[in-house]
Amino acid sequence: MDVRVPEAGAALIIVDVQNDFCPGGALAVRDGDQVVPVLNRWIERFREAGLPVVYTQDWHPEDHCSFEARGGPWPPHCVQGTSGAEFHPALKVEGPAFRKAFRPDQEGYSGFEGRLAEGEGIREDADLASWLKARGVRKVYVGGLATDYCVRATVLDALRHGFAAVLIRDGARAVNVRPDDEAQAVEEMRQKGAEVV
Ligand code: VGL
Ligand code: ZN
Repeated sequence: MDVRVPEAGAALIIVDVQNDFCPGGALAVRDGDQVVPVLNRWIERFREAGLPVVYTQDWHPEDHCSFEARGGPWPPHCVQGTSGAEFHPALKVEGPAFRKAFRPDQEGYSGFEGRLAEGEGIREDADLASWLKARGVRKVYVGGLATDYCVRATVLDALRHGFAAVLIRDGARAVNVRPDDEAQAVEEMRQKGAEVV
């Protein structure tokens, strides 16, 4: 694993490294837990450099529209307040969390749809793009779960918001509903202007 020394104006976004996306979880991503040691090294580098590290959390109510019971594609996962929604226990958590898809009828894959967690609650007026821009961030490095859903959406949204974006490929794993979803997602991110490291 190749960890870069980050430059001024960079921030690290750790996407959805939650128990339910790891082996044994409700929507386990194959080898999802293997991103933890890789991302922990990136987290250390960014913290040593005094640069922001932020975390996103899929944060669904019990009756979320993406769940099969409501005609959605997924089994129940990352239900607010459950252990499945918590970060993987070995992940170094050294920054704020932004929670997304926390209303029953709203899906959201991108971390930029997230709002700042505050205790058990959510500060709906504090979004990720504003938080990063207020800290002079121009470039985001992104890793986590899953490459073909929330990581992809977060990288593409970062570009849309005017940030440079870097995908940490060995710090991300895919669901791969179709076997080539990961490769397609990486190619799309690259084509739309993301760097892949
Ligand atoms: C995700 C499927 C459903 C993700 C979230 O974090 O990539 N995937 N909800
Ligand atoms: Zn979800």
